[in-house]
Amino acid sequence: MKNTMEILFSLFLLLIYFCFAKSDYAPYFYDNGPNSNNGNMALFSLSEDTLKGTQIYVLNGSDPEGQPVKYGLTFEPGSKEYFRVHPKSGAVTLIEELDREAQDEIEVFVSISDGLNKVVEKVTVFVMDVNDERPQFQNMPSIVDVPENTTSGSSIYKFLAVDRDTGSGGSVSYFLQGTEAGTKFAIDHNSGVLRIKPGEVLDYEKSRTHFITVVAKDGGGNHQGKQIMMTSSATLTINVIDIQDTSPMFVGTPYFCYVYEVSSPGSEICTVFAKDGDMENPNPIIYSVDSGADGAFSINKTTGCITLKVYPTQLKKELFNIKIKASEVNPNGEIIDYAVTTATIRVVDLNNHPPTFYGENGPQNTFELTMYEHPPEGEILRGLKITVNDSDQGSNAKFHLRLVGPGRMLRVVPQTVLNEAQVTVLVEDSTSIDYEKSQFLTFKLLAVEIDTPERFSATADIIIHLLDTNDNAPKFTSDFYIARIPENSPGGSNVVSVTATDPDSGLWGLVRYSIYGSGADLFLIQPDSGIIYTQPWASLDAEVKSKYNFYVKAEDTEGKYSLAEVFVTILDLNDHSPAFNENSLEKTMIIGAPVKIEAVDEDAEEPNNVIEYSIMKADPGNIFDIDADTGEIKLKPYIKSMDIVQNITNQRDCTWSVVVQAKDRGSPSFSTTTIVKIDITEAVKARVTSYFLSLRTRPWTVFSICLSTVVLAVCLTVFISTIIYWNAVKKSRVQPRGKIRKIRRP
Ligand SMILES: *[C@@H]1O[C@H](CO)[C@@H](O)[C@H](O)[C@H]1NC(C)=O
Ligand SMILES: *[C@@H]1O[C@H](CO)[C@@H](O)[C@H](O)[C@H]1NC(C)=O
Ligand SMILES: CC(=O)N[C@H]1CO[C@H](CO)[C@@H](O)[C@@H]1O
Repeated sequence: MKNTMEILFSLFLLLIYFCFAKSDYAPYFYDNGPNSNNGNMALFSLSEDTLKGTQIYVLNGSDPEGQPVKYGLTFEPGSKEYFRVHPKSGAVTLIEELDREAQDEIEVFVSISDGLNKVVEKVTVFVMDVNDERPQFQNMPSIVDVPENTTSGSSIYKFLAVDRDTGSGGSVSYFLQGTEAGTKFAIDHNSGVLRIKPGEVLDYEKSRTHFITVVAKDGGGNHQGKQIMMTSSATLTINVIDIQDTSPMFVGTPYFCYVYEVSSPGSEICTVFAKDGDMENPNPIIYSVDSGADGAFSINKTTGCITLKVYPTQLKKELFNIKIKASEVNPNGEIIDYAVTTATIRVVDLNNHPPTFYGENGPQNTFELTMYEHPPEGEILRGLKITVNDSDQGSNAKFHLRLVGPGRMLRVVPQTVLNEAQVTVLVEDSTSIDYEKSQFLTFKLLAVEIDTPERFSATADIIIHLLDTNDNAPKFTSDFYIARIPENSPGGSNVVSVTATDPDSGLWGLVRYSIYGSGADLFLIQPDSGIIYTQPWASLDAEVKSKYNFYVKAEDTEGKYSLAEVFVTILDLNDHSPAFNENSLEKTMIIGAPVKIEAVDEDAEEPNNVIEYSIMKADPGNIFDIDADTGEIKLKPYIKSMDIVQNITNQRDCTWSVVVQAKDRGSPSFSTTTIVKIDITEAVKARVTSYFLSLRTRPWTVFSICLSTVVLAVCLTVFISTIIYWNAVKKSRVQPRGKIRKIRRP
């Protein structure tokens, strides 16, 4: 109402003006067209992103009378004032931000006045679009439910995003963000329709929810001088809806169960459990045995508990692999799906069997064998047929075998047994298996469990009777025998008795003796007793040969033998008298020196040939002593000179006659006497005489004395004549030296 009144009032004023001031023409705007930026702003358009304060236009007009003009600019009352004008220059400035999407046309009243007349024109300014708006999703975020069996390629949702910009900046295309969404889903870029990708299906059991991020993008447009694109994103939640499509699943597989020997029919072995793979709305499950139970096991169809139906001893196998079926039934009792698993049932052994030894006819604790001594090393005692068995299982049936007995004669193999083995006994040390040491051997064969807490064991006796072989040669009690026999013993006299023993039995132990060797000629041996005696014709003479040695041989009936040496010594008898050497029975004695006489005894040995000397008688008086052992005769100590001798004899002739006895020490003793003539002389006379007498016996000494005497005489002559000559030379010094030489040379 108010505006209308103003307009009416203005029209009234205009009327007054035209009535009273006809002579003044009204100012006017130039019309420079909508594309210029000066004029009356009619049809002027302006980009919405123009900055506040920008001069956007110049109002341009003129007054016919040339009066200066003033510009004005008004808006309808109540509406927003976007522009302001400078009254004189007409420059129009933007004073409010523009938004095309809020207001795309601005109505403005522009005026021009010359002081008298004022012209007002209503013009429309157009606001031009720029790309300043994002696409806006409608109804987002959102959740959709999709059944898991939806076929691939089906569309499941349609996105809608709106961009209020115009033109390209207002067009929208759609894209999926993220690889997870991209693998399963696809979006139509133009329509925004979301599909399950062809070839892909949803699976509730694998993923119950998918989060799809979709990006809406505009076509791009100018904004403040730049070309830009604007986007926005939104998330869609896809809930996959479960439907019956999955088999039951066994939980806790694989199943390993054990049957113990103490179990009885009805014992629970173990329990299997299966659940419906469709978790949302599970169906009940029924268990059954498919195969492999051999009638020995059953399963409770509701609980899945496997029980034993028979006694464990009736089980034919140690290991059962039972196929168990879990079936899913619908409310009508129909089987709609099933799964199969395997339960492994092991029959576990309790260690309740000790090892046991068996012979050919069942369990046996004593094994006997007869064999020859000294079997070859490594030989198997085939006569022993031993089996050992532990009817437990696994480590309960593992045991060691050991042979306990004297020494290391035998060895047992194998040393470790699992369940059952043939026991082999081998010869380890042949030499100690000796009939002569022991005619039977006893061993204990032990079987002891290795890994069990009970350590069950078994023992068996092995008795071996040994048979003899001729494994020994006769053996002498000594390596040598020493015998003594007196000479002149009669033929057939015993010399010595030798003994050799052979521990072998029977004929192998029977010893026969013989002798041989160069010294054996005089002797014989009794083959059975080993007594050595002299030949009947033998005459033993210690003076001829006093020592004999030869070999004695002891031989068994198989020819095994050994040897010993016999040393025989012929004992001397005193069967010879001492005898004097007759040539030396005239002696010359120098006073102070002894003379010696000697007798010989032919006997072979002391004391038969040991002689004792003694003086029986001396004429004219005993002035001598004799050494009983050596036969040396000396004057008694007080006889120191010839005078004393002559005082005793009372004559100048000093010849003595002495009766000397030589007596051996044998028993009985033999003796001989002889008469020794002794001349006693003075020492000097005797020496000279005896020296020259001795020269007779040494002609070379005489010759060398003569030779040295002659040489000495020649040397002396030469020496003396040389001295005489030198004296002569000294007296005649006038002679030159050369001449002296010439004189000396000849
Ligand atoms: C106004 O318009 C006239 C005629 O078109 C022109 O000659 C003049 O330059 C303009 N003035 C301005 C300030 O643009
Ligand atoms: C299976 O087990 C259930 C629960 O223990 C029991 O009630 C049912 O009698 C058993 N079925 C058979 C066949 O043993
Ligand atoms: C050396 C010695 O004894 N001479 C004696 C020999 O005998 C006469 C008489 O009987 C003595 O007078 C000597 O002294």
